[in-house]
Amino acid sequence: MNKKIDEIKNRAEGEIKNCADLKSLEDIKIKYLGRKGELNQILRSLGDLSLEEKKVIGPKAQSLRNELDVLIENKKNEFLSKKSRNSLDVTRPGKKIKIGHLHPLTIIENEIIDIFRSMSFSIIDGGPEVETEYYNFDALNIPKNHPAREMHDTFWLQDNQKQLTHDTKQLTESQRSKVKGQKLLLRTHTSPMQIRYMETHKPPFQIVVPGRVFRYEATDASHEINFNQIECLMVGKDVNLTNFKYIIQEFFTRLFKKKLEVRLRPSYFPFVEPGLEIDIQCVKCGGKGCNICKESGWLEIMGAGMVHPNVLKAGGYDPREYQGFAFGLGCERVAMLKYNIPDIRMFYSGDLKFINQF
Ligand code: YSA
Repeated sequence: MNKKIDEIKNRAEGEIKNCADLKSLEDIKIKYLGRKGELNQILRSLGDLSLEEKKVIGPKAQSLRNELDVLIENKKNEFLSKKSRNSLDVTRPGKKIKIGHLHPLTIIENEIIDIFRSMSFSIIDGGPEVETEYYNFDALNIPKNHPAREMHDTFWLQDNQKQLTHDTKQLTESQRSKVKGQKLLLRTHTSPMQIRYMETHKPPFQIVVPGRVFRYEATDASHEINFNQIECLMVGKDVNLTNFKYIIQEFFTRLFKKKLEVRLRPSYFPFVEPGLEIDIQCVKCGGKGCNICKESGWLEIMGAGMVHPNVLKAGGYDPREYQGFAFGLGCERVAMLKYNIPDIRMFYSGDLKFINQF
């Protein structure tokens, strides 16, 4: 029995030392220290031994049991500390963290703004979305009977007086007198900012004003009730249409990253004289004719013109001294052309399959 214990000791110590992983260590533990393990079998058979033998074999088997227990525990700790060292491998590539990204409309707006900024335009904060009839229509020389004032174009606010009290807190005394008793609406374009800016600034200046606008109209693939415009206004003593043509030609060439022809057509907006509709050479076919430009080779992109003398007067300027040009660009329409988006409603659909492409 004595020899057997020595033999178990040698064997178990060797196996523990050479053991490769936690699983085999557990097997060794069961093999020697388990209920039916080799050492327990010896302890159980003590009853068959003489008293003298019991006095030697009992403590020897028990002390080997304690010794193996300690060896197994130490080996286990060795494995565990090695494992935790391995899990802190600083050279391993990190996990990619999913973060949000900009909406395509924010991307296009930032791009437009960057181009104008690089051409020395100032970027002005968009002004109030709840606007008065005066700034949205009257001051822009839009006559009382103009179709744009009719219900199908404009969201009028019902609780005027309450809104007005809130709104006028931010106004100067002269502005407050102009809006007193005014009907309120959700602005239908960013052009009211022309007046608001002129009222408080002296020419010469060149500004762009991005902002959200609202129209009470049926939605379809190219019309939304809520969309974004970028208003541009340049006023000075010698501002003319040649300056305007150069600036927009340069702007569209930089935006679409290719040389694009620009075409100016006569049009009518009450707040400009002359009024112009601006076409750019089709960004898809380059002017040859395709489904995007309806075979014409041109894309209608925005309204523009030389600021009407009445608008300059409403801004506080003498039209005999100053001239200016202005235009209003629809951000969604530009983004649709740049990214080949077939339906304007996709921008506001919240569809992640669409949004995640940008
Ligand atoms: C014209 C002359 C100026 O001196 C200054 C500004 C302007 C633009 C004028 N204020 C205006 O709003 N003209 S517009 O009604 O033709 O709209 C301008 C652009 O907004 C359009 O060219 C189009 O790109 C976009 N737009 C108009 N209605 C839209 C729309 N985009 C999406 N949905 C709609 N419902």
